[in-house]
Amino acid sequence: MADVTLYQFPGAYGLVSLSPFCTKLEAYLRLAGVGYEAKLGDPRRAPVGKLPYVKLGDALIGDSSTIVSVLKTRFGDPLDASLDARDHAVGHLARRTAEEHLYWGLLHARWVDDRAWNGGYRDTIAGMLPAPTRAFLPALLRRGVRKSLHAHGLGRHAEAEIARRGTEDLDAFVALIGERAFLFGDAPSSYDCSVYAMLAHLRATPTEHPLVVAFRERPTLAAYCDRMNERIAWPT
Ligand SMILES: N[C@@H](CCC(=O)N[C@@H](CS)C(=O)NCC(=O)O)C(=O)O
Repeated sequence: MADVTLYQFPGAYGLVSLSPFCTKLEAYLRLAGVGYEAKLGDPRRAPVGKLPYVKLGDALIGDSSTIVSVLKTRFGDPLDASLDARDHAVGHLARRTAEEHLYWGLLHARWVDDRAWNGGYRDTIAGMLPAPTRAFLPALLRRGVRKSLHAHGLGRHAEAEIARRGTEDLDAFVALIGERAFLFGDAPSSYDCSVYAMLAHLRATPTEHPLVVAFRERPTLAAYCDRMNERIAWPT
């Protein structure tokens, strides 16, 4: 039996899940060698109302970073064991940048930008919903994402400014990776899972949103994602 049951959103665009946080966690599980079984989840049943969450023994645990901490305590820390305090500090800042800023740029590119929404993203979301809700729920969810982006603050800016700010994050990651294979050298850390997930999701989003275009213009990032994919060895 698997050590962990992972509850997540379904995949699309060649990604295991349409949620970067679910991709991050599954990448971590695979790199850390923790046995898991992935199932479709429902955020309404999740401990903190979002996916991913996991079942570990009898416990349900939510939030990808909390889950990674619990997994480290339970199964050991093969990915981050060699990092020093400074590496952890840099990793922490990189993870926060990816998850709490670049993520919102990704949401804008997918949910707000008409090119992606009308170019297939709406239909991708609709396809994941129960049939009777497909006609109206995508628009309601879109309104919710717009409101969240506004509350976060990034959504109050024009598209060009959102892309410019997200591109600053991309350039910071380009500089951080530099000539290295991964953030801290030749082996991926748990922090790489966060950065990789956000980049891989930007890469896979079929749109000409300027933030996605900026990703394409930075081959260092695509090469980094390719190296992560190779190590993670996603099931085909
Ligand atoms: N900080 C959380 C973020 C998770 C998150 O934002 N999940 C989104 C999908 S990307 C979600 O479940 N949204 C559904 C909802 O808010 O109802 C983590 O690291 O797990």
